[in-house]
Amino acid sequence: MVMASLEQAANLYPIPPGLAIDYGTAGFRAEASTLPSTVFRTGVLAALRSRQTGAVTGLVITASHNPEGDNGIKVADPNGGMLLRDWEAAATALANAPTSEALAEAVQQLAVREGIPAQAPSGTVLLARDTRPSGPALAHAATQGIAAVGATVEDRGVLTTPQLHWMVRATNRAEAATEQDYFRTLAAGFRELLLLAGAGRPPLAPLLVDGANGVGAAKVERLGALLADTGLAFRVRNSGQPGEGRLNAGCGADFVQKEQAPPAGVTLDELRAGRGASLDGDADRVVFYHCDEEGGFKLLDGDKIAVLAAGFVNEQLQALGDEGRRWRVGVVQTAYANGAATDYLRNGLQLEVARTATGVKYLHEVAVQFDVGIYFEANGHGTVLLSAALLEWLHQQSKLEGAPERHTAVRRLLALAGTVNQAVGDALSGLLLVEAVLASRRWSTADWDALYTDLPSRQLKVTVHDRSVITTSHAETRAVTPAGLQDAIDACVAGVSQGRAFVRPSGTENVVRVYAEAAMREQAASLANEVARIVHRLAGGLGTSP
Ligand code: NG1
Ligand code: ZN
Repeated sequence: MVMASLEQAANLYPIPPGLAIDYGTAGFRAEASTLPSTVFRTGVLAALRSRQTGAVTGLVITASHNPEGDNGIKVADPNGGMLLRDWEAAATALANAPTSEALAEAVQQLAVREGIPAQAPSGTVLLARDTRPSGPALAHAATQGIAAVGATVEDRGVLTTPQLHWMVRATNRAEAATEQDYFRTLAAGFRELLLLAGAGRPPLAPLLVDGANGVGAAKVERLGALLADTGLAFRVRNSGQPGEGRLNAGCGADFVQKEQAPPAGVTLDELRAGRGASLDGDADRVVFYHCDEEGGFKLLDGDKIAVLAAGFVNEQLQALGDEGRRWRVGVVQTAYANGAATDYLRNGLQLEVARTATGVKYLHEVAVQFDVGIYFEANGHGTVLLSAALLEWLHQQSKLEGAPERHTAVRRLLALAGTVNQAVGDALSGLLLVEAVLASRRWSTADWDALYTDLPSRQLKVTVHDRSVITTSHAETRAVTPAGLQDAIDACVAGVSQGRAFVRPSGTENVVRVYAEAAMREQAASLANEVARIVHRLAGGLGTSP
């Protein structure tokens, strides 16, 4: 590596005065105009990670569900997952190095620490971005950073976050890895699942898809076109066309989940005829909804998707008898999972449920320890992972003669691994997964929704001077500091039927999040309010909002 050329290139991207930026649970995220230096430097980092591993890495320029004026960048590790934890700290160090010389020095230190030999291959980084107007200029900055340390960039243009992760994984497994290959793989899995659903199944109902005016909209159209002959009909709203509104404004998965209301462009009346789904701005989250019998809006969130997937997987493994039962199935949730969902998984389906801190990288780490690891955050971000050992066994089984039900179960599980992105959570996979399982079960949205009834819950955020005064343990369900906070929360929860509440500092905003659930809506709301007041008192609150 020639440090002089790195310094020279870095001089074109000076860091803004007072910058202090952190590679959080979703990479770097900020107002777009403050980001060029950070993006340049993350390009350098992704190139180094590629050199170290001898495999391609990825970069996605996106701020997901944030407003259009924000942007961000995250790194895909060689396995297609999130960046390794040790390297996150390095990303923060590089981004905050005050001068080009300091950056070059930080890069040297990283190369030594990570044992990257000077003669290592130069590295390759796959690059993609969402549809934000600031994307092209930031993609250029990333390209310059990658090139500054002698690595090659493959610019894949506008993609969803999970598409890029999928491509990184496929490339490093020496599998076909273009966007066309991505669509073909998902579509082939879905076709197989529909075929196995049998001839007697009713036709698929049209699905309204809210594209959040982002990258997911056009990709859903393409997927739909590829599968039109199966009867799958996506009706895309908020597609980002001129006149359709702004990215994530009044639409998208985050809006729908928080507001518990239909997105712009979708009416309750339309939902009477079928179901709807909302993607977020980079299409790694999806939530569903319908109109219930009383005419009310009903959300089917990530917990509902996890339960639907878990039940389906479980049934296939049971159809494989004793041999099927030896594979470990686990569902991974965060503290935000509705208590009724956890209860249904544990007591209804008799499945193992693990709990981790918020942020999909934590869920993913635990999910890979199972043979089938199902993880979803309540906000709709998640996937279903099948272990290499299980897949190999299934491949062997698929070649053997056997009872038809057994053969169907084997083929269904294999098809699932193609339909569902094995790298990260993917809204497009989520759409196909839900449609395929509902078709296989001959279930309506109402049947799916009726598996369990969500406990009423309420979320609030409290603005504080310094959210780091709150620290937690037990997967963020217990507050360790400030002193007295947890005792005060416990006292509030004590008298409430099916009450549960916790607080944690957000990893993406300067707020403390409050969550409460209870048997009745009013109780959940008043529990959340009481806990927010305690946070105000003990952690120096400045204001509370939904
Ligand atoms: P924070 O701000 O740490 O709560 C939010 C979501 C996470 C995750 C990240 C990254 C909630 C309560 N939190 O994190 O689940 O999606 O953003 O996008 O939904
Ligand atoms: Zn997202």
